Amino acid sequence: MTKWKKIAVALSVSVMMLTLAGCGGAKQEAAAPKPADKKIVLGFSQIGAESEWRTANTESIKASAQTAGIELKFSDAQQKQENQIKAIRSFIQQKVDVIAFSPVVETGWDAVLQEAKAAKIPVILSDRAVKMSSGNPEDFYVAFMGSDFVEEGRRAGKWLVGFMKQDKEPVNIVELQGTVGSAPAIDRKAGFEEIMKQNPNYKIIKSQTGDFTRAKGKEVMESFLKSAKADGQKIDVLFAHNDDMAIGAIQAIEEAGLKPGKDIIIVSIDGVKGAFEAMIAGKLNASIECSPLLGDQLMAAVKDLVAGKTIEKRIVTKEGVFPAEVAAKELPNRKY
Ligand code: GYE
Repeated sequence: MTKWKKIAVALSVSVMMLTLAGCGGAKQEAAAPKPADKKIVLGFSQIGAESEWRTANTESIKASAQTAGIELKFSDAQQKQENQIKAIRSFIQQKVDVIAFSPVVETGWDAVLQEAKAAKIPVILSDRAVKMSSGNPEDFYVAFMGSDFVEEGRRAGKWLVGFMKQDKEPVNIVELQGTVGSAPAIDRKAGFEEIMKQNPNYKIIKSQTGDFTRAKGKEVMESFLKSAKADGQKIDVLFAHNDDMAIGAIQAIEEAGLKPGKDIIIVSIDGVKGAFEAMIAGKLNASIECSPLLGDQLMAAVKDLVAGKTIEKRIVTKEGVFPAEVAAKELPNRKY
């Protein structure tokens, strides 16, 4: 080898090492390389079908997998963490190329995430985040795609304060929380409370879980109304962590002889069609958008992973706020 050739080889080796070091920093599991004629297999563990949002999310994932030519192994956990863990274990056994899941609650995933890592199968978190009892959760997934739930809670709070235009009189709020221990319930509550703290005349007088369903939303709202009556309290506002619980609560409010959207101001989160219909009917005052249409970005990430590319660790969904005044104009544009 000539002197110049030696220098050139040394230089290209160090460039390679630098590139490798750059990729290594993200601690990603690379998906196994795939022959071009074999379909990519994605195992997806869904939470259940608790809300309009979830149904739209499932449809989006199934449709996008088909368009992308990805073989989807889809499992519905019926809102039980143990079923999700079973599904993920079976994906590991089947040696799927990539695992994606929407964790019903934040904690309790340590063991199964370690198993996926040991099996060198990359994991993508779809919609909801996880917490580990020890270690950094980011070492156990390649990407987390979904909404900023704290921001959604803040948006609900800011919309409310702007709408009420009330800085002296007390504003009594009841809160319907999502599934206990789930990322959207924890974060939406935190974001909303942050804004309420800046407005001391706003008080959350009752707060309970309605598990993100219409039936529980109605049931819990009935009990809020009863106990407020017994305590001689007036409920001014309902903040529901999702539209389905608000829609259930609207029924309870009507059955109690009150006018939802007027006697009780209602703000909820998701922006599903049912919320737009309720806003047009004057029964819901605002819905904060949370998009379930994650399918296309998920499939794009799966393909990139299998092609050996580094993908973004955090992919945040872009969303807005819909007050009742714009509902009729917006409804025809809604995709979920
Ligand atoms: O808001 C709710 C659903 O995780 C963002 O789950 C999702 C939430 C959504 O059941 O309707």
